[in-house]
Amino acid sequence: MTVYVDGRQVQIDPNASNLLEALKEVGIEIPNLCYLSETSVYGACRMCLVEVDGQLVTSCTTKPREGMHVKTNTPQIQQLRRGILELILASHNRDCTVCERNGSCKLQKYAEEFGIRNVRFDELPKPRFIDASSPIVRDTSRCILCGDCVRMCEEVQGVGAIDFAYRGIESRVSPAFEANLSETECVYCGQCVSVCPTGALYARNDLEKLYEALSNGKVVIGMIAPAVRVALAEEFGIEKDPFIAERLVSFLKFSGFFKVFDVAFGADLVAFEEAHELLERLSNDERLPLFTSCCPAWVKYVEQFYPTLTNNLSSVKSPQQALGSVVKRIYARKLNLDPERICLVSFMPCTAKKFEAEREEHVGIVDLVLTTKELSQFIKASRIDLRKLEPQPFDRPYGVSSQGGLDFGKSGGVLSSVITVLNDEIGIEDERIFELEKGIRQIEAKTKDGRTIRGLMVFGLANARKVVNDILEAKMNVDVVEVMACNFGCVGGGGQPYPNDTQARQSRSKQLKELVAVKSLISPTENYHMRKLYEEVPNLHELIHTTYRP
Ligand code: HC0
Ligand code: SF4
Repeated sequence: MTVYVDGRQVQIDPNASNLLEALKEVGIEIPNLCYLSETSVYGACRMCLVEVDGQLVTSCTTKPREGMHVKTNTPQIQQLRRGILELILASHNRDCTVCERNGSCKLQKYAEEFGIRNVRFDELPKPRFIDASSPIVRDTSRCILCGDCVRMCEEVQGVGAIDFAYRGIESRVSPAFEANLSETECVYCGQCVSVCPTGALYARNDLEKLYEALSNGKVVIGMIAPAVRVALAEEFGIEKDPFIAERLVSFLKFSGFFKVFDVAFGADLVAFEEAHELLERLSNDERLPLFTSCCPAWVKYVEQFYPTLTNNLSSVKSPQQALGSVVKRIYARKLNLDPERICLVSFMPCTAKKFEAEREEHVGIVDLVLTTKELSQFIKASRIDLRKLEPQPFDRPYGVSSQGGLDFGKSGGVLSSVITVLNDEIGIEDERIFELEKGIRQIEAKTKDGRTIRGLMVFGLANARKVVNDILEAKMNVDVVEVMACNFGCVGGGGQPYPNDTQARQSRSKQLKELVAVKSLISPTENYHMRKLYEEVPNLHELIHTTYRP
């Protein structure tokens, strides 16, 4: 489609959902504070104003039309955008240096880019209320009412824990009846944090606890989740480094960590256990379909919205908790270490993992969960250049993992690994994956003994809701369902650095795929240290399984 932009004739995608998206493709980034490609269009902030055939319109709500004349950069448009920024800034807490989003805030970025040095309007800051009752912290004084969090929570996650409350100058985003988030159905996925353009929603920062552990004589043991390494590489501008995780190991060792293990080892263990669990349920025809239980946001979602289906959740702990249990209960004994002296720290892309570690049944296993963002702060504060560190291998025995284990970090990885184990156990003749819709893929595996195992790989909890309802209404017949709460899986977790948008998630998935491809062990069953663990620990099953109450 031909359009004329600022006097230039350009070709734009006729299928672009709106002018803002179309212009991005031709290299014009229209400023906006409330546009999200994953949700419905809101059109509230008005920053994306452009002129179309002489009329001012918001580009996020305008469909591209053949031959349209668009102006994106007139003095009037720039003046209006500056005015909008000043109005927002007048009612915004501008204590930027101590804001969690200092350096990654979109409002701060625009204030700088548009050269705002003076706000002409009287300051009328929003009242400050901080809700730190959960891993997701809310600060009402930094909210600009863009509604991105509200739409994300409702439309993509199907939760609806937060919404607009009150009117006019009193407007704010809040859970119903001003409750704290911990009293709501929030699943702590942190997807609202990922889309919040300012510091109104952020993940609780627990870095101080790491400094404490390191200085209090604790034996600090680290474990790194699959999706952390790729986002960290991106954060530090490191491209195509097959040793990124090993450089991180090196950094943590220099920083005082006693050992560093790979959560992908725990993932091998989980894939192995879950494959056997699936075979057992299939042969007994019970508790089907099997729901994966690695994602703590999904587990909480099932518990609160589908309590009768908690039995369908796999009883295998997540890789974080399974590996954590092995370290605290087996490894500590082997080394004659008092578990109380250990501070087990897991580095996760996820905010809900903080919640998972605090769940009643898991307390005392993982002592501290830090997000990729916190890890990146820890590295930056050390002033050590990650790129210049010699890689060091993960520590044995829990540093060895297969392609299957590492693949857990992106959507579909858990189920693919389970199928890989099934291939080793009963033989898979043919495997087909097809996309039913965005975020829902179906996998069909034909076994050597003539069965077809059907599974779904789902991301986004609103998608999961659709799938579960279809299963309940018998519109869908599957044996196993993998759900990851965040779009594209853990690579898009709420603890990943900004921007945590579709483009970043896709690029991290691609990078993870490359890291997976160079691993020498293919199937979790090939993990010789895992095999050894089974031989050495007769009650391993007990240690790495849990129960969910309806
Ligand atoms: Fe994930 Fe996991 S893959 S949930 O996304 O299953 O957070 O990366 O660590 O536990 O392994 C997150 C990532 C993990 C766990 C693993 C699983
Ligand atoms: Fe909603 Fe997830 Fe944010 Fe909770 S953490 S408010 S569930 S988007």
